[in-house]
Amino acid sequence: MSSRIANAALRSKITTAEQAAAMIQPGDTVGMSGFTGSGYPKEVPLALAARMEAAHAAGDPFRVRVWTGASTGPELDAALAKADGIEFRLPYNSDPVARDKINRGEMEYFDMHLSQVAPMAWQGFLGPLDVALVEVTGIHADGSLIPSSSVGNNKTWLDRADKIILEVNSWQSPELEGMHDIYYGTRLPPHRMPIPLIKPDDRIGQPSLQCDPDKVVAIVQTDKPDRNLPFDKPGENALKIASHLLEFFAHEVKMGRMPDNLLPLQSGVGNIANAVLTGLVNSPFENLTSYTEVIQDGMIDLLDCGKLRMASATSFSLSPDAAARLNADMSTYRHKMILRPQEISNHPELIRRLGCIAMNGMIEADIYGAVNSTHVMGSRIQNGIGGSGDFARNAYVSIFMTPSTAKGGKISAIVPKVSHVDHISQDVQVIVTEQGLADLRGLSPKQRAIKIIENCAHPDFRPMLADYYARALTGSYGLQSPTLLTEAFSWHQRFIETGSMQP
Ligand code: 0RQ
Repeated sequence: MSSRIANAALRSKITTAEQAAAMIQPGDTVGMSGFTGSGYPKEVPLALAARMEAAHAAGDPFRVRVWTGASTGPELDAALAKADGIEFRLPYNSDPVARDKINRGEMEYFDMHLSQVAPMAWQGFLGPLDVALVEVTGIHADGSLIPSSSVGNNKTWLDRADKIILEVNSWQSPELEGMHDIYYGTRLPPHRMPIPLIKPDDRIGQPSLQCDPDKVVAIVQTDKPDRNLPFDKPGENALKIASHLLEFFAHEVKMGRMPDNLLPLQSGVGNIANAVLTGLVNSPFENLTSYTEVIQDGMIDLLDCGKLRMASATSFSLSPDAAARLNADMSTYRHKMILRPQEISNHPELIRRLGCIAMNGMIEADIYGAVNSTHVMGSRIQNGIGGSGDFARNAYVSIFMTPSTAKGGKISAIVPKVSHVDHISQDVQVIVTEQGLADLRGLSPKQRAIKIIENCAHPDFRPMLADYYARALTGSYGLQSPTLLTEAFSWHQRFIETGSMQP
């Protein structure tokens, strides 16, 4: 396996996960690789968690601050959270154990726009970075690194950290080499220059990550697979949402607002987003491109059937089957995919220039079109804003989608007022549920309310929403966005108290 490490000096730094973990001290800030369950370190965090558990048992708390690209896997977030080892976490979490700790107030969590992590680290707002712990596919003779199945913030962690621990993962296909495009041209103001990317397929950087070999203190070898969770087979709601969207795209093409091959697609996380991509397989659209964060199963299907020309992202988020398919034929896929640092995959300048079609999931939307992507009942975090804000504000068209009800029909996803705002109404142009699609472009708040209630709300809640809106029109403090404040939030309060939003 050490054949993956072509640099002799670095080969001498191969050690065990336990010895590498011993180089991380209580209170350290550790910048780890990993994005949506891909390319995260799988050995050292487990060894670190064991050390933390032993320290806690001896009455000696051992916690670190953990930065990543986005979500990771059970060997990292769950293991460290179980060991009560994470004091502070950024920028995204979807692990249930860590989520529980956060919601119990036992872990600080800075949920932030994914494009802003690297710039904020460089601006110094996040404090010093003690250790970079990064999974790679291999190491070149000159010490540069072949990135793994995600790029995330690795470039920044490697450049900023005082010391570096590498995990070389031989499960990752060696054919990943050449797929990545690592751009080293970003600067801080006032020295910023335009980023020279005009098309999703442009390569503007280099295939490998630079790494100062003198900072590397340990190298650990592994062959463990990425997290790779299966997607659900698209259910009835997901298929209906996909079909509303396909109809919308066809209409946009007919109106001359989008070309025949649409515009670069951004697709969020989760089963619905994946179902929409799968729906495109049987659509008339061809020669599609994607400029997004994550490449899911649906995109591999689109590539396989020839409808998608290429996909640009920062990471994979695949089922075990799709990961096996990809790894078996990486030499072909490599030419149709580009993985970039997340500050580039999610860069507002590029998203605006390319005119991306942003499609993201949500928890709830209100009748004026504000969207809550993160907090259930206003205070309990689900995952985080992730890249949805980077794309929603800057996209050509910004779409949010959800089934119209949650928790077996007890909750309406369309509410008088969202219990937490991630995306203001100006950043939300289209809302889709299985009931239908509301195109909100060019509409005032009152016009939006009528359309969202009629097109998107579930029939069980539509009369309640219409009644609320009619009373708000007569009884509220102003008529720009009529709101009955106490009653608006009583919907959520009713669910907390009785388990249903229905009276
Ligand atoms: O809870 O698991 O306890 O049953 O929320 O909901 O239905 O599994 O939906 O997987 O599509 O995720 C917004 C969370 C949707 C996701 C969100 C409950 C529901 C369930 C999950 P249970 P589903 P999905 C770029 C894009 C932000 C990040 C983002 C997300 C759980 O899309 O994290 O967009 N987005 N990134 O029961 C109460 C409601 C609810 C509700 C759902 N209205 N009220 N609970 N739930 N709706 C990619 C990246 O950034 C990496």
